[in-house]
Amino acid sequence: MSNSKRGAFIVIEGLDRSGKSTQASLLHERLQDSQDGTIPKVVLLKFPDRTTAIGKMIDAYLRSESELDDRAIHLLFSANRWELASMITAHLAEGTTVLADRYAFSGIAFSARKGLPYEWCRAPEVGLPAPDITLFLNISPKVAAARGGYGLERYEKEEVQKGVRQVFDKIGQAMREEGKGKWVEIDAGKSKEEVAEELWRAVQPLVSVVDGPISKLWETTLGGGS
Ligand code: DGP
Repeated sequence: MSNSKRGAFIVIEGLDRSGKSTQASLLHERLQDSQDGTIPKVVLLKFPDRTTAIGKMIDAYLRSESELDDRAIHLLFSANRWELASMITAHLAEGTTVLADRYAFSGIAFSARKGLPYEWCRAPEVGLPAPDITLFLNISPKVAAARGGYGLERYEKEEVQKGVRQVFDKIGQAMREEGKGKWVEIDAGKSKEEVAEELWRAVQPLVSVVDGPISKLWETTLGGGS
């Protein structure tokens, strides 16, 4: 018998080259393996989802094939999450665990770094399904850059990542103060195996006991809970 009423919503966040995508795949596999051979009840999402019409616009922007106003691209990234929001909620409601590689926190961090007001950046994210836990892969921009492999995309530069990291720190602090939805920092400078183990330790207790309604991001702070 399972006492799970709904799926858990797990988000992995971090700077570029922090190992997010690798760790998301490893965690996805491990969650699937823990389903006792029954139909896998875990889905892995990646934001931005570049396959949708909005995602294709984001992809062109990231590859510098198009130019967009900072606010316009911010809203597109957010819209890309909103277009999948009902799907996330439906999965969770039917008991499927949802694992997301990046989410609203990246949205705030990458845009606020450009000088857009923090609250303005947060506003379009208010009301999205809220993660039960956010795993922030913590790495210094210097170590991330030293790993090599920055590609040619728009934000893949050390000075950009430094600014993004500062905003992430602010978000993490606010999340801890609010005490809603866990924000867990993981030392991403460790080996791949050690990081995977830490992630597993953080999510394992959660996935079997998720209970209660799916909450919404910051719904009480901006009155966005309609
Ligand atoms: P990824 O596919 O995870 O490598 O992400 C592509 C790039 O886009 C990466 O540099 C981080 C950035 N990014 C991810 N999500 C958002 C977002 O919501 N807003 C902005 N401005 N940038 C984002």
